[in-house]
Amino acid sequence: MSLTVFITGASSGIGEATALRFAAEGFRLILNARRDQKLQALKQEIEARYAVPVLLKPFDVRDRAAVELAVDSLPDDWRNIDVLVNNAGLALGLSQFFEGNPDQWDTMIDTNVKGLLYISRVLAARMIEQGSGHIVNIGSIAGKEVYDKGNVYCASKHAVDALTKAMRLELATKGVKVTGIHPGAVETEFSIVRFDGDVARAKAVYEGFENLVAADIAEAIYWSVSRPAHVNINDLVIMPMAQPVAGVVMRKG
Ligand code: NDP
Ligand code: 8X3
Repeated sequence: MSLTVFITGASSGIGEATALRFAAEGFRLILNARRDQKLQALKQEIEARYAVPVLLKPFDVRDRAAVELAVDSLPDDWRNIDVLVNNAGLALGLSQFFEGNPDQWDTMIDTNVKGLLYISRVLAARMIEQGSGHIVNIGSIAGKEVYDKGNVYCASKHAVDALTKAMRLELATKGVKVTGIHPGAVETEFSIVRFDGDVARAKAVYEGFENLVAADIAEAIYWSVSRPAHVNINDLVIMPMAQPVAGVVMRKG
């Protein structure tokens, strides 16, 4: 039977590109996000282009009961999950911490850290039972460095980095691989979400340099997952040429 990948946050950006990349390799897909209509459209696109089954699981990763129900209710022939891509995540706002919005902090920590833990716990248990699997956590350069006004988003992604290392340590004897992928600036809906729908402000983030695109990260995820059994890709930091460190972009002109 074909391998199965479970991707959170598949309704746009890196998650959507990852779904398309794995579909092209014949993987069966379980796709999650909150926006069901976006997932439906992606399923239609994938089924039109590739002969792979797609199962949609729309839920909010912050809702622990919904996460558990979604996994418990998987049909028997979808029980085995070979790859989990923990991609759902977001940044909200850009301000100094002493002027920050605690509601935005809660959403970032609940989504990027607790949501990732909820889904990983239940799917890791399945992988341990199988004696095989691969968890890919999408961190960020914000999880390796900090940049001005990135404070809580950076902290949440530093937590993802720590959890990636902890998971690798605890799963190494269980046949389950763990990889952390840490991108710099990728043009997706990320900045539109960060700036609360201000498209012009979001577009300005990517002006004057060649940013990464979601397919660049999807390629790295697929490459990490497709290495031989004895090889684990621990950690990849992937940056635009023009972004040598977090928060610094060399713009033209
Ligand atoms: P997008 O905003 O395009 O995609 C984010 C995805 O996460 C969407 O599918 C969104 O779907 C989903 N999501 C957000 N909150 C939840 C939730 N509570 N439950 C389920 N799904 C959720 O941004 P990117 O593709 O850029 O972001 C993907 C990941 O990559 C994030 O973890 C981000 O932090 C990380 N990243 C992004 C970088 C960038 O520059 N773009 C750089 C480094 C890391 P929906 O709204 O439908 O729920
Ligand atoms: C987002 C990375 O550098 O665009 O996770 O803030 S950056």
